Amino acid sequence: MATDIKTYLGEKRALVDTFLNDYFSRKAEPALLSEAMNYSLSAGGKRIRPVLCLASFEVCGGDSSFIVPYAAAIEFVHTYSLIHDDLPAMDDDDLRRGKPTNHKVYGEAVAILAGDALLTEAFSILAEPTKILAPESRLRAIAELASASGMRGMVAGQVQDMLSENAEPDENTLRFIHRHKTAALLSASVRIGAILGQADPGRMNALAGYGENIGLAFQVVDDILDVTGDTSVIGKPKGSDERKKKLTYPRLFGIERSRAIAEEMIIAARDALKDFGPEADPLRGIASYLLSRSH
Ligand code: GRG
Repeated sequence: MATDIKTYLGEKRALVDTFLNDYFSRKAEPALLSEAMNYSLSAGGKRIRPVLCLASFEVCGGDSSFIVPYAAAIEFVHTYSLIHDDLPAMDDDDLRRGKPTNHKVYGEAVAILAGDALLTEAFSILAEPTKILAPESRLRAIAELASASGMRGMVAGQVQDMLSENAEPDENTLRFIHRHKTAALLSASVRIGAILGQADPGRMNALAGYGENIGLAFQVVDDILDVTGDTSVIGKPKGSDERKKKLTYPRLFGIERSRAIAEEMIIAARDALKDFGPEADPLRGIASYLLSRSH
């Protein structure tokens, strides 16, 4: 069965969006905080991380509608990282997901706090007891998300990214940045789906290999889109990496070679799934979509 990936992504995104809408329909004081959190969460992200988590869970034979809150928790962490990344102290961006950035609307202090609250709320959702998932699985998922996000994951990548602005191009540093800043959370999304689906070690290995490769390819494509994309389509100002003298694949290898590298990574990701049947078609489709995406 070939999976129409656009339909699949749309259906899973709708599940995540329904959960998020319900979540923020419950009153929390002060309203300004939940409004600022929801502003960025509902600004139109692709929901790739939660969808990866759901698709990975399905490869393990589960009905993914049961784990939507856990998948959505990953989107909370991702959205916090975008809000903080856009702050004046960091990338100082005015546009994200095609809309004014959080601090442009709510001011810096509220934007920082909205990011903080999104990060902590994610762990609160994962820690919430449920009859469906064993406590050990939830605990392992919490550990996975924490390590992908923190001092050995995304934040480490962000700090190295800052330290590398204006630096001499260096492939090892670039790989470190990509692996930590971007690939860590994307591959954790796949692994969390596998953990919640109680994957056996063979399945877990294969899914981890897939996650690592799509995670790396994702940032290479992101770097390429910053050069070749259209501001109105990518939802953030084109050319900002060049303006900030960021260490990127196009800067190091040029566009053509960068495209070839991304393609090789996507082939490796799909190869990692070779022992799976049609149940892994959505993951295969997502890998191809990530290569061809325009935003
Ligand atoms: C701890 C103060 C503090 C800040 C942390 C960790 C961090 C700041 C920032 C993370 C770095 C970051 C933004 C990495 C980029 C990853 C990336 C390519 C994001 C875009 O992801 P998409 O394309 O976005 O999935 P949408 O909008 O579709 O969700």
